[in-house]
Amino acid sequence: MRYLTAGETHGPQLTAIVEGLPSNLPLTAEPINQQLERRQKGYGRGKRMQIEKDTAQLLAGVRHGKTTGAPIALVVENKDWKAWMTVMSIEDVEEGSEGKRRINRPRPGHADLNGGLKYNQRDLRNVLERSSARETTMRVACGGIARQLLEQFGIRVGGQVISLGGIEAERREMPLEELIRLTEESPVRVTDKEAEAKMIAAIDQAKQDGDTLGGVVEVIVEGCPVGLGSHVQWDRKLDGRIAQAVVSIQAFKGVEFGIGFEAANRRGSKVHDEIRFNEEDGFHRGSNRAGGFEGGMTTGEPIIVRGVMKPISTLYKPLKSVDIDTKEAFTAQVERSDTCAVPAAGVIMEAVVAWEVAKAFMEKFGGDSIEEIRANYESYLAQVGRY
Ligand code: EPS
Repeated sequence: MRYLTAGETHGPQLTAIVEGLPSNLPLTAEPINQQLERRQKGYGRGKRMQIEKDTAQLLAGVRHGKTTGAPIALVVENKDWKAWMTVMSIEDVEEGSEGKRRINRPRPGHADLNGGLKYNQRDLRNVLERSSARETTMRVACGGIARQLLEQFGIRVGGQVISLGGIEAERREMPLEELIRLTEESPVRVTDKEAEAKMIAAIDQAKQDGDTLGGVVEVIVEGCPVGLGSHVQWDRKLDGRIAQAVVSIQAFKGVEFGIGFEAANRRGSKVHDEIRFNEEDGFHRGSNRAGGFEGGMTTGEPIIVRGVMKPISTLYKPLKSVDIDTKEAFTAQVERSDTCAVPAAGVIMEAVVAWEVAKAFMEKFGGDSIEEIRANYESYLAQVGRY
């Protein structure tokens, strides 16, 4: 399974091609659009989200509500494009016109300067248009497809914000369904009402100060069978692949599984999960400090993965930068942006994790049709049961 995306933040549309899904998978745009709607929400977003109403069109690979096995084409329109038609024109525009106005002050923390140097672009818009987190719309859409595959096998994905702007949410043990219900109701995707109020106040304050906030988000995947991923080769370890997918999200700087970085401070006896067996549950663990992985393979316990998002780099009170033309110090150019996108980032992280799990699931159970995959899956579960 693989996908590629194309599209600029202020271009006409975002596009994705998704390949490697089996045939006969029931697939519709509605659950994808629900995910896109979740991504647009969250306290701290800027004006752009009021302009967009992200809806995916399925244009290939699906017929009469089911996949055919052919590549799937997906498109999401940028409603804002109408305001950028000259600036983003595919054909050349007149010298001296509005469309030729260049961005020459790189914003610290963004791809602007590195991208400009690397691609030899003197208008940094040619970098920022693609590096923008607008692209995550398509990752969420593709994740929405992966979810529909996973749901066929009872695998569910949810998530929550763990901390935002240094304020930590209290985490209570609860079933995943309950967690999903409560976080959906929260503008900052937490279950802790006290922390929610503090986070909202912190976002308001940061906005007033022309500053931005980051945070930590957690994704939970329940229902994975034991043995997705493999210990035999570095690039087949599923936790490693998930880590790559998470850190590839715009503004993400770190990732951890289970107790994560805390493992460095504990003795081994307080880190590893003891193995148990009973007739009803088979092999299982008394704890899940490993976050669902041992040897790069799923243990059958829930996957628990957290990602760290830095504060958005575009600041209304900009940091110092250097003009690429005059080489003089300037305050960086301001582009319209969000104060905090941590709640939305949680939805994006769910999507990229869902994709990696679905991909590993397809590698393990193969097959060109959903029926073939189901037969392989059931035969494997029976084998594990007899072990
Ligand atoms: C972004 C800048 C803002 C955000 C955008 C990401 O867009 P604009 O420059 O149009 O105001 O709103 O996020 C989205 C458009 C989105 O769909 O999430 C950036 O520079 O990364």
